[in-house]
Amino acid sequence: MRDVKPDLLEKRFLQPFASKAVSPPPVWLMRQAGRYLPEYRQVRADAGSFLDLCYTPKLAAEVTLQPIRRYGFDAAILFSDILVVPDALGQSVRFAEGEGPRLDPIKSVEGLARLALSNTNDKFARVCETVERLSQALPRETALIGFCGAPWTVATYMAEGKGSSDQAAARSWAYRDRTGFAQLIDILTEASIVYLTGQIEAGADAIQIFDSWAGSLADDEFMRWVVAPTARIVKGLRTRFPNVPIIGFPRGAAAMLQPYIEGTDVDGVSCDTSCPLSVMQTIAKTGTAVQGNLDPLLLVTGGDALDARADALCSAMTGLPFVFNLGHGIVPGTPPENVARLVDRVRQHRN
Ligand code: 1CP
Repeated sequence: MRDVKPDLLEKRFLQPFASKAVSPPPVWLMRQAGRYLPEYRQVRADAGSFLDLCYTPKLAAEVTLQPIRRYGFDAAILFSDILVVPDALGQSVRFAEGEGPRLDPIKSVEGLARLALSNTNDKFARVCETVERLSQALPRETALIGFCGAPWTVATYMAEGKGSSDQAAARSWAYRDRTGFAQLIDILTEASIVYLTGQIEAGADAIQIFDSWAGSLADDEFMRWVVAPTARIVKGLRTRFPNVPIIGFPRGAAAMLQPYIEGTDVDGVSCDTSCPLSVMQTIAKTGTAVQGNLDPLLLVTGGDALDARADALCSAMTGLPFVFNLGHGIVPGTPPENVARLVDRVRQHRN
């Protein structure tokens, strides 16, 4: 159990990370800022490119606050992107309209010469300024979550040059040249520690490490590329910031959650939609906080189907350290009124 600073316990979101059950559970949603909100689309259109939005503290803080104003979530998540890290290191990232991220791929060790931690200062500083603004602007009871992508998931985008369904470029590189790929993972691990340290110093109350493609690795590769680097990040932060909870999100890896928790020493895990409720209960019973895992498509559907699953999730996790969330991010077609309906439903939940 982690000793969360007593003054931080005012923030309901933080309590499950001290192994406490909160009723009704704290709630926030992955991608709670984004295209489904008309006010986001407005700021996004004015900002120029997506990365301009991430690197302009006033605008990034504004879009972070939009869902807090609408729904009063228990936590805000810094508006940024996991691909800020490769962009800041020196592998420029572009977001083509309607196409997702594009990078000039790095497919072997020779390509690593482009990257340097010393390149990151200015861009990391801008993101940290957003965090600073947010820690001033948020209501006292609202926690602020900082984040980064886990080294494995960020490496999959760097090697492929875009999103992919099988992460083939990174997986093949890791098989072909383990030491070379390990160098990329090391660079990302170091950069992530520097980046998250800056976010915590600027006022982040908790950290989430997004490993969206953790599920594509065999068990020994999972230990090498997911667990080991995440453990290094946790250790690097914990020694300096023992009271800041760290949440891991190894998406698609429900069967590996136990070794992930033991190997990384995270304070909580976010579970994707395919993770069985029985697995979430077993983990939460050991005192590790569990976040999740409503299907984002139920939030598009709305109505009774949404209510029924939200109730089932709250009931199953009653009395356990639990944070209500989705199993993955809100999708752009989500009606904003369904989000309001969900938050009301969770807030009204009684055992
Ligand atoms: O044009 C737009 O408005 C772009 C849409 C968008 C948004 C709103 C992207 C592009 N990133 C984001 C913000 C974002 N990304 C946040 C902000 C905070 C919040 O949750 O409200 C966070 C935490 C992320 C994290 C992120 N980016 C992940 C990990 C979580 C996950 O979704 O699995 C990943 C994989 C990315 C990469 C990325 N960025 C954007 C897109 C469309 C993608 C996915 C690309 C792909 O694989 O096809």
